[in-house]
Amino acid sequence: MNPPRLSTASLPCLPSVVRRPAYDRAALGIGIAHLGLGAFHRAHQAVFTDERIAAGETDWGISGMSLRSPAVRNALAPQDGLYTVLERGPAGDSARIIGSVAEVLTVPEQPDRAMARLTDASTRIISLTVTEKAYCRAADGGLDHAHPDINRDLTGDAFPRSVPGLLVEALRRRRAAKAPPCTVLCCDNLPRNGETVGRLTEAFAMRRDPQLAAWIRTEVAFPSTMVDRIVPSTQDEDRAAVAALGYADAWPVVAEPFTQWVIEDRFSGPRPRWEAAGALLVDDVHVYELMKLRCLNGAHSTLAYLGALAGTETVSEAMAEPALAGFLSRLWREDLLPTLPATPGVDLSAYTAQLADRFRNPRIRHRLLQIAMDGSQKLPQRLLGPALERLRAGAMPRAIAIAVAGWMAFLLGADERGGQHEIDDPMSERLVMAARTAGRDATALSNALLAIRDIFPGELAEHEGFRREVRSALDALLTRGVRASLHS
Ligand code: CS2
Repeated sequence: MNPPRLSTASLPCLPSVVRRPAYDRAALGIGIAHLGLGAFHRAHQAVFTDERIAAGETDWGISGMSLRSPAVRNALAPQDGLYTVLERGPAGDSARIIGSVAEVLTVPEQPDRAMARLTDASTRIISLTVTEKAYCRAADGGLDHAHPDINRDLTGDAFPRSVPGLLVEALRRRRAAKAPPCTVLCCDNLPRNGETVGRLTEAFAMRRDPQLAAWIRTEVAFPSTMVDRIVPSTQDEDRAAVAALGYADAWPVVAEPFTQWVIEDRFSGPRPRWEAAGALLVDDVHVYELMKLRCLNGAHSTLAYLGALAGTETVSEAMAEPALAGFLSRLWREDLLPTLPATPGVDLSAYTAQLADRFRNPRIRHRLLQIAMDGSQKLPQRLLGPALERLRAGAMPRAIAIAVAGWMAFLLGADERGGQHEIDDPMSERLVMAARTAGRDATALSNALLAIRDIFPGELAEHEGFRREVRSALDALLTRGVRASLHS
């Protein structure tokens, strides 16, 4: 017999080891419209929110919206929005069902319902986890006016496709309807993420209606946040792990035990008391964000490219390679930690030691290729910004140069064990073309890639010393391989 499918009706029959919402979901109000209903949101913000709803803040149900694919809605709608978070710690799994996602929509298929939710008077927070590339940023951090979705949305003729277009249209309608104030809460790994999204939204609005842009500036808060939890993409074996508990969940999410959320306490309207669920509400999130973007995400990207080149598959497998784990310690010590301001109460060496432990968690199969995705959108804030700061401080960021060379070698599409990988990146055409043309010639390959100003700022790419470091690291990787070149 097939195990029962997770749903409101089957909740009471689930095995008692599975924690589940004890509140009345039918009575939930929806106070949050969330764009980007991926695994990360479901294992992070939705869990903090579930806690607060369970504590009685029942106005904060989430309307979760996917911007492209109907896959999440198709999996979760038959489950009434319920899904499992499988937390995997060194000692074992624990399963918990999250009830905070009260509604699941696919924007392109249900544009009217999505817009109605975004503009509803009871929606007081529009939050986002849509990944770096969805914000349509240009190399200088401003709005990419050449982006086809931005051009299309600026005509105002059709339902918006881009995130800035969708936000501006929702805010325009809220203003026209005199809806109560709402906050836009970015939960993506961008530097100064709230400020950045505020700037992009305003820049888009400016092109449509300068008065709307001025209204957004004064009426809508864009607090910055630092979000952290390692959430690998769900695999069939994870569905099987849930089925072994005695019920079927079409899309559970897997996460490590660690979770952190630091939020700037600047909201235009009300918010859940997320601090009572463990979030840290602060005046300025910047130092937390820098620390996490550089030490966690910068190390992740480094491991993704060098580890994939070395033929390892997951973060924990890569960490089991002494050359790779040793190199991360060097990267932190030499090039990343020196760029971080000392902050009272934050022990940076304890932080990186804890990161190394988290990366080693063998029960989390975090595929390196998942992290390697969209390198053109990730490298600037994770590694290139710190490299530039080191150069300006008179130091040569040699470890970062090796990480950058790792990305360049990765673009050739083959690993050292004869495996092949695709380049999944919004700039893949250009990157793959550059890699194909240059081939395994370190000078030609590094010259071609360093010339891309949408990724490398001129001040870094034209620095002779840095170019030399990247070139020689790339040559070593291509001729001697990852392990041998990191050991030397
Ligand atoms: C990762 C992040 O895929 C990636 O680029 O670096 O998703 C990382 O796992 C999270 O930011 C951890 O909080």
